[in-house]
Amino acid sequence: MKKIVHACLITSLLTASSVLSAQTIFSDNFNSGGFSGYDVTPTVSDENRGVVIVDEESTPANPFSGNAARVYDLSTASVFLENDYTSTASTQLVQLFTFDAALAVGSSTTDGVLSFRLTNEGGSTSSKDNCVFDIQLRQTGVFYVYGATSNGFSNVMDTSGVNIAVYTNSSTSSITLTDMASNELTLGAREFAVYIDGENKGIWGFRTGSTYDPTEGIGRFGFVSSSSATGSDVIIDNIEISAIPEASTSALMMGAAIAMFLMGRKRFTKSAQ
Ligand SMILES: [Ca+2]
Ligand SMILES: [Ca+2]
Repeated sequence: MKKIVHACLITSLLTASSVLSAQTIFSDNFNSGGFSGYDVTPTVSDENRGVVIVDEESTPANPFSGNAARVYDLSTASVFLENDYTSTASTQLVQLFTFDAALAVGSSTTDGVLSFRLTNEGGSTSSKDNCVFDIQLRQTGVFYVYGATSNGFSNVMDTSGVNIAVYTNSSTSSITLTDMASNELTLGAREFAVYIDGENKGIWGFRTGSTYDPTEGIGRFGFVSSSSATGSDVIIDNIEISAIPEASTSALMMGAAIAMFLMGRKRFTKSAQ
């Protein structure tokens, strides 16, 4: 009987610890060679704007691995690479979004800007005011974050590439997690943290002018260039999105595991009497 109780405890604790680990909800290394499942504008690329697959041998070449997406806008129109990547975002309120990005060409134009934006599933990433944030990958090398407040970082973007990671907390409570650098990261309600090549660059609040509805969670990403800006040419690869269980959920599960153990022990004590 004692063995059964112990087995019950071990099973419960294993269940609780598996809840703590992140769950991959989307990944694309573009090695399949297409944009199936994406919304791409324009649908037909030309020399001035488009979204195309590049590889390690092409010109420009992918500095990462295998195929990648090249998003370029040398025109007075817009370019979009968007994806509704989950339909259960309301239960995935804490997420980690990572990708690799490189400038396709070294030429620096001051208004070459590719924005990375997140919003609700089915939402629009065409304006930063519809989104959680606007993170700009600029052709000048600047990496710019527009959250509730804004900050720019020089000499981040280049042709060799960087890894960008963003933790988002769309929930109404503060959460603490172990980040990619194995440090503790605490995000308040509706805050996000940005990492460049694994280094924490800061924490910002979600955009206050945003029409993004946090209770619905983040379900859509977009890499977007504006119509007015020209000269953006960026290679994107290795997009990975994970849902991270909220600490409160994990605590509840751990509580349930302990309760099950105590109940099991009570039953064992009773039957032993
Ligand atoms: Ca790839
Ligand atoms: Ca443009």
